Amino acid sequence: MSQWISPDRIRARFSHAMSTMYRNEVPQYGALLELVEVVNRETLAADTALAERLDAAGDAQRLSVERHGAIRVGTPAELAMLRRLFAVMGMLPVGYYDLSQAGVPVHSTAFRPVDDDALRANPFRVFTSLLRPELIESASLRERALEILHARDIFTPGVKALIERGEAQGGLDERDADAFVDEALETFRWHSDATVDRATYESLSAEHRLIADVVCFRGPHINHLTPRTLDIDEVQRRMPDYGIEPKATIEGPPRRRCPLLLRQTSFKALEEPVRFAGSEAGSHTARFGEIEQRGVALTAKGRALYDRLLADAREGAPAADNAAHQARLEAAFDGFPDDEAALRREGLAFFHYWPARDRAAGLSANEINAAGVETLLERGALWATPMVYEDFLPVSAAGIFQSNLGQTRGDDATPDAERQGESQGGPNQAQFEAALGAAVVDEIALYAERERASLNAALEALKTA
Ligand code: OOG
Ligand code: NI
Repeated sequence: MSQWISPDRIRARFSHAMSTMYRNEVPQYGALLELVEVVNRETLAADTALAERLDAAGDAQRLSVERHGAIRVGTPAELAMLRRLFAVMGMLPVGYYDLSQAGVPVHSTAFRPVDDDALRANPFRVFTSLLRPELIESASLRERALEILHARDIFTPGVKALIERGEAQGGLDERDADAFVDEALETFRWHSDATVDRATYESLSAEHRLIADVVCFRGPHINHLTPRTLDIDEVQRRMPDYGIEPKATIEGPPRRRCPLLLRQTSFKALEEPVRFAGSEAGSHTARFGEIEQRGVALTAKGRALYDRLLADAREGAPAADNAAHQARLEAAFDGFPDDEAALRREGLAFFHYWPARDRAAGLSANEINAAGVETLLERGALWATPMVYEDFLPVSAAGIFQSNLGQTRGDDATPDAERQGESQGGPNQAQFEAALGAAVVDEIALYAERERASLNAALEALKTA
């Protein structure tokens, strides 16, 4: 037995502490958690097959603790230290997201656990964006922003010491793990006192509201924390009953019998009081709420089809409302198979394979070797469940960003068109990875590897049954 606490446990404690903190900071988040819990309970009661399957895959428990959050940082050094901080909790940078296409001057990754057991234990993830100062138009404003950012330290001395200790020892003991959670949480806390005067805030905000959010505060406050629901349409419908006003449209694919990838909706950012340097009062909108429904992870082929159909659906004038938007999506997605066997056989989605021990009795190891996967599935010796998509979607993320940068009208379905041209920088993964101090993990390769490993393990288990 190791003397060190497992990263999975540290992550679970941290996720729980973050949830408690955010609930205190943003009461609507607490209301949303209650609503999601009610809808999940009702969905599972009405769909026993779904409940059994979640149970069998060991995914039932993760649902109630599953959250993702998001932060935005300003410098490569901040991002690199975050990578080390998240590593203590078993979270690696997965995927690269270019948001500049959507007029948001950042690029991003998601820190998350990567293996089956860790995901089952607690799949906590943090969508993490890095400001791209080269996309700030005005040279003087860019310099001012960098100067402000370089003067701050978003980490406590305590957390930095514990990160170093964990790296040197190969882990943290019980007491250090608890201290780490407390100290790490400080980085994500909201500070209502801005580090700059009103004039500076306003000039940065005029360039892009996101730049002011990243630059003008002591830390990268967590800007939302998202529970996972099994029925996002129902949650969206009931949000007003809980005093929550959702954004106009649900992002991502339409409702399906076999849910695809990720669907998301959010509620508008809160206008919160802040105090500028020199003690002038003002307000800032940064923090919001979001819910997500997760579906199956798609292969590169499935993803290409998804991207094409989504682009088709988004052509032309924006839909008038969510119902019209969803109808248009459903029509466009007619071309995407909606049963599990077809998704699997056509190589569109990833599956997790399981051995059905009781069925294997009649098959020798040779017969198992000779039979193809399809035959074993047909004979009931193997079964396959959709692999949950653990990542994010850049088009959806852009929609979430846009609707939460302090826009007050319900026009969040359309990107901020005037800004679009200004911030277009194109992807720069190499620059992002240089800042991070590591390569990001390729999410498609990760799903493929987990699928292969689950199939091999299932076949082995059948042969030894
Ligand atoms: C991140 C927005 C992206 C999601 O769920 O797609 C995101 C942000 O606003 O900082 O969280
Ligand atoms: Ni989010």
